[in-house]
Amino acid sequence: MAYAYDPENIFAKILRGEIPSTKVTETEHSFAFRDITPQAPDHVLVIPKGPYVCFDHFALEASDAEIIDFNRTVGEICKELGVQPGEGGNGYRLIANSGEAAVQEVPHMHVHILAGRPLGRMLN
Ligand code: D5M
Repeated sequence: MAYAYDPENIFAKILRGEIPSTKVTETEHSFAFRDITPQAPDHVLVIPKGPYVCFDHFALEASDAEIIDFNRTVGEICKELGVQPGEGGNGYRLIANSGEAAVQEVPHMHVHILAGRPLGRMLN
């Protein structure tokens, strides 16, 4: 089954500049902005500019350039936030809700970066 991308989703509108966002950074293939309902002092959403619905769609169908750009962007933001555990930061959590079971609200692939407070244990 082909992935069906809805070009009217909120993040597509943010990418087109139709609704505002608090931009964190932008690269050739990626865009990052602050979550509107932050769950931690640092809560950044990173999205690819391409029309990908969820994580597996992106991972399987995006170009190598898009995937590398996305990963580097996530890493750069962690560096900017000063949260890299290997560099003296306190750490962070990445979340990519995908599909119904994960209660993905916005059908444009995104990774949450959460940091700035103890995040507890998730995988029990
Ligand atoms: O989470 C989607 C996330 O997107 C949720 O944390 C709120 C956030 N959101 C929704 N609309 C906006 C706007 N307009 N700006 C910034 N952040 C927004 P998920 O459940 O992973 O799909």
